[in-house]
Amino acid sequence: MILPLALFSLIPLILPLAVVSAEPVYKPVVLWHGMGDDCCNPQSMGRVTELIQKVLPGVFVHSVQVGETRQDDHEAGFFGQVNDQVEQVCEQLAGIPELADGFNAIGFSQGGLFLRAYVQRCNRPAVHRLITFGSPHGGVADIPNCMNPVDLTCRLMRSAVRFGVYTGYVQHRVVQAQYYKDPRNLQGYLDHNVFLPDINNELGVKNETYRDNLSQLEYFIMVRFADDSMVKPSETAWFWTYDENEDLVPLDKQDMFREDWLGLQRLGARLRFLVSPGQHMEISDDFLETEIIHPYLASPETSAASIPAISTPRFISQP
Ligand SMILES: *[C@@H]1O[C@H](CO)[C@@H](O)[C@H](O)[C@H]1NC(C)=O
Ligand SMILES: CC(=O)N[C@H]1CO[C@H](CO)[C@@H](O)[C@@H]1O
Repeated sequence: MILPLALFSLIPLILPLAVVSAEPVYKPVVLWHGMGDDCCNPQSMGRVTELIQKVLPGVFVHSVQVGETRQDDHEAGFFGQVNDQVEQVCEQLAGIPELADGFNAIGFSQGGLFLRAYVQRCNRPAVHRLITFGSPHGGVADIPNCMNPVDLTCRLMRSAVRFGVYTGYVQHRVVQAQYYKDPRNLQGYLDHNVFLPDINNELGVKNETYRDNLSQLEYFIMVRFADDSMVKPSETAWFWTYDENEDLVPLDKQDMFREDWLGLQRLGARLRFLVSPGQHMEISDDFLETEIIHPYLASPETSAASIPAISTPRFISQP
């Protein structure tokens, strides 16, 4: 009767360990705010942080700040070079010990596009699940409206763009010009836009790292706002874009997808298309909690290979 005795003596050792490891440990979350917002506004990123931490107690949340102060960060949403800002954020995130084993990321509006650039260009530490809300992945055919009409920096941005969106002067200074894709001047866009054609791998030489890095995401969830009138077209949130005839082209009809310049095809069922009711950036707590936090931030890690293919069509032809 040696065996039962030995088992007995092990139990008290195992139990406390099991109790400790049953405490859920959630992947850290990184947020990148949108235009006209900043890292630390209690009503926006602060509210999102609180909700995430209410649903996932103890989770580490970091909200990206470009520059030294909240004011710098607000201005960096309008002025500066996106390429530099992404590089700065690559360094910032690499220096945060809590993120060292990777994290999930939520980007709001242009912040989602910039987080995708982070994945494609840096991704050290790696993003596991990328969620973007109303992000201009396919570019915008008009400069976004100012959400806050009294925001002087936003009005200054709009008048600077009127000066000439693809001039070197504006391209190197105005953030929104760097994801502006003029359907009436697609060649000008490819030749002079300093950010989006590169990050969308639309140039002659394709960057394999962009494709490899993006296709390694566990999930890439793109949320479009049903009544979005801030970004044109609103389907840019799903990579839709205008052709030279100003007809809207769904992602699956684009060479970018067919030739898989970005690894979106390789993502397969791990690429998700969601619709949130409401206007640009009108995100209800309920939507965040039930559609994003519970399904994508609370669940344990899944290896990409074990995610079953979904049977519903992945592409919706009409918005
Ligand atoms: C691809 O992107 C990576 C990361 O930004 C960069 O280091 C590399 O030089 C790029 N390769 C090409 C061919 O442009
Ligand atoms: C997860 C992943 O593929 N990360 C790579 C993204 O690209 C950088 C830069 O080339 C690599 O160093 C990463 O390993």
